[in-house]
Amino acid sequence: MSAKYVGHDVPHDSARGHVSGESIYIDDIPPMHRELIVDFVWSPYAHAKIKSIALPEHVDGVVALYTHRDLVHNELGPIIADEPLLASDVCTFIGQPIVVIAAETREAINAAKRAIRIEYEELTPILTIEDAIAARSFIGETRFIRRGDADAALASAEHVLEGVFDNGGQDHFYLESQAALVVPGEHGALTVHSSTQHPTEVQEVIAHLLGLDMSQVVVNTKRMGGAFGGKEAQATHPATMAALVALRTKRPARIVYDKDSDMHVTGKRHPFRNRYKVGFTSAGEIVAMKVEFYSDGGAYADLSPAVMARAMTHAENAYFIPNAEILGTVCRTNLPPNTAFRGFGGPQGVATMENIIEEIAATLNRDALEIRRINCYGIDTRNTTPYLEVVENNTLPRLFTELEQRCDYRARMDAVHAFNDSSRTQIKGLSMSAVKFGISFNTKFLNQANALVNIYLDGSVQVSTGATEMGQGVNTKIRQIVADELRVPLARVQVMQTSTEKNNNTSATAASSGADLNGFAARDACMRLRQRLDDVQTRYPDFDWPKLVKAAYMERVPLGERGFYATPRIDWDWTSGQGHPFLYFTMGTACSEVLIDRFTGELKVLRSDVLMDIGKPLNPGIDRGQLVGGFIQGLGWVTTEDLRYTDKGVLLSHSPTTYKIPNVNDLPEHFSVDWIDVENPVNIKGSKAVGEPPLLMAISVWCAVKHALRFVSNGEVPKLRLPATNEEILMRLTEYTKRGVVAV
Ligand code: LUZ
Ligand code: MOS
Repeated sequence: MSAKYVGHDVPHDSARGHVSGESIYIDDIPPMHRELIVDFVWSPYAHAKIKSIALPEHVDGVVALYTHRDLVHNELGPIIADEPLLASDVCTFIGQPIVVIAAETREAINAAKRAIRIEYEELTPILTIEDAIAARSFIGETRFIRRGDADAALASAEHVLEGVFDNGGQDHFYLESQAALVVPGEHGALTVHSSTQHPTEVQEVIAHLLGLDMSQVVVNTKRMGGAFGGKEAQATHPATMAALVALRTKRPARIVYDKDSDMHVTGKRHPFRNRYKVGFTSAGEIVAMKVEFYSDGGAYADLSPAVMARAMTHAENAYFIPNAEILGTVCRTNLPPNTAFRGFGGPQGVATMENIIEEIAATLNRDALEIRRINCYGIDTRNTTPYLEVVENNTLPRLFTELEQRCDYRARMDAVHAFNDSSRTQIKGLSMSAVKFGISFNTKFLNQANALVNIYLDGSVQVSTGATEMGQGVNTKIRQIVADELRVPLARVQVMQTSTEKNNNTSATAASSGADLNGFAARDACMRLRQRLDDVQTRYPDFDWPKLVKAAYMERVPLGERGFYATPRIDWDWTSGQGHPFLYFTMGTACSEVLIDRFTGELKVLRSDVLMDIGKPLNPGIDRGQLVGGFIQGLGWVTTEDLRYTDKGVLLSHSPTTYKIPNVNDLPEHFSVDWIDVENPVNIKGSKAVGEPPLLMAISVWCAVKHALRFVSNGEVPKLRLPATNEEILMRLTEYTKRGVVAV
């Protein structure tokens, strides 16, 4: 039976609302009676002792001021509860909350900020990975994945290459900043509206810090105006501050960060500094690799250990490495705790590997695509990852072949060479990179979901799951699945706002797995409902859906059902660094061509072609949007988004004027995205997760810049930081010019 809705371009359920402005975000919820504004005083120092906090007796319009003393507990954290919500004796990053302010007006908030006196004694901060390594300031232990004997294989390798690869952080730049509205109920109960990917964690943290039962706290999430991982763990802070105010004042309390504050105080994508050593044959076959990953975790653990785990399980990317040693260490610095960001360590791992590939190609003076093909995971052999998961249903070789033909790689590579031979003012680069992205949370217990499906007397249907809508279209996909499973018109199915009241103990909508996990859970509920209704139908063969539902009700057949799903087959063991952490892999290749001005370093992306294996899309239009949007967000990470701090750790690039996300002019002049037609046998309706993987396709742009530099480095293997900003490119070009490697 072919599906009526799944696999079709059903419009995003918020498309009209987003365009008309009817979509409601936290700050659009109409003001409530006696509502208070919540804000906070944060640490102006990256590292300081708090010597005293003096709160004013009275400030006009200020209703309450709270410190750590007003919390029942003061520690939170998604993996290790090591972070205080409100600093007490020491502050460890700029932006760390110290005093919560509740006031009637914005003016009163500002007056309170001026009236609160906090005495600090500045301490020396650690602000870089290098300084953290020197001070041995780490979060948790160094972890490893090992296969074969990397040392021995390196010792006997024909060629050995080593280096350090730096890649930078990234601000999430969601359009809706962190926000929450908390409404007090009876006897300590709280209703929380939160812009969060993880309503259950917001519920849990509020309950714990305020001394409530989780059952007293209901967290609702209608939608987010973007999240990208930034609201996976860090939506808890604003929501808990507002909850504290609501509980104590018995008045509704709303907190909405302004953009600059949000950028100052929240964590970002982890910068990584990676040391690598790789051995390979003259033919370009990799025989061994040793990498040491160091991430900047910021001041507290947050999700850093899991991010590191994903970096480590993506260190080899699409390539078979017979002897591998992968070490990962999270550095503790005095920056806001870095956190989940689309890709979650995957981009940092994959970029490191793709950089290595470019360097092998440069060393051997070969085409990097040849190196990639030689080392690409095989179909039946050479298909085991360093952590011993077998890469099943491997479409990477096919993707390389098809994209090479589709984008006319050979001829264009020749043209790039010809151009670079003749131009004295510009250089071009061309590169095709790949991605193999593991799907499943790398923490096993998170891979579960539940759903609630209710059929009403008129035949209309409500479905609730733990999935949160952040623009990615998960609600639309779940609606399609439910309509098909129940065999009802799409218009009869409503996806309800996410609520901990309907779905308990949910996981974050993250790891690209929102539609996978919650789609399966919703289908599970629908299958049982449909079975019961099919049974009723045998007695009323002519009844249409509304009549059938009514008949079932009259016969006292239950018309509500709860569904559940737990991802099968996955398992992971950190002590051995081995297991089967991922149910499957989303794969892709991308080819990008760039043009660089040799005098200014200005970068232009001439063309990018993306070809992926995303299975059978649940909704091709929405998935196309994810491919395009993910690539562009990745383009920002690899070329323009540069986080700059003062030597005291103050973020300088804290607004769109100083922090450059891509705009329409930065897009490739020629930009195509497509996917191959294959079914994923292990996931819902043959689909694959699509949220994060396309971001990593933009690494092809960075590789193309690196490739271009080969033409001016006079045989040297060019070095390049990520992001390859115009400034970074110009510095590399200038270096070659100064050393006389190349004449301009
Ligand atoms: N969150 C998490 C994630 O807790 N574990 C993961 O593996 C993950 N992957 C991507 C994004 N968020
Ligand atoms: Mo995420 S990086 O919240 O999937």
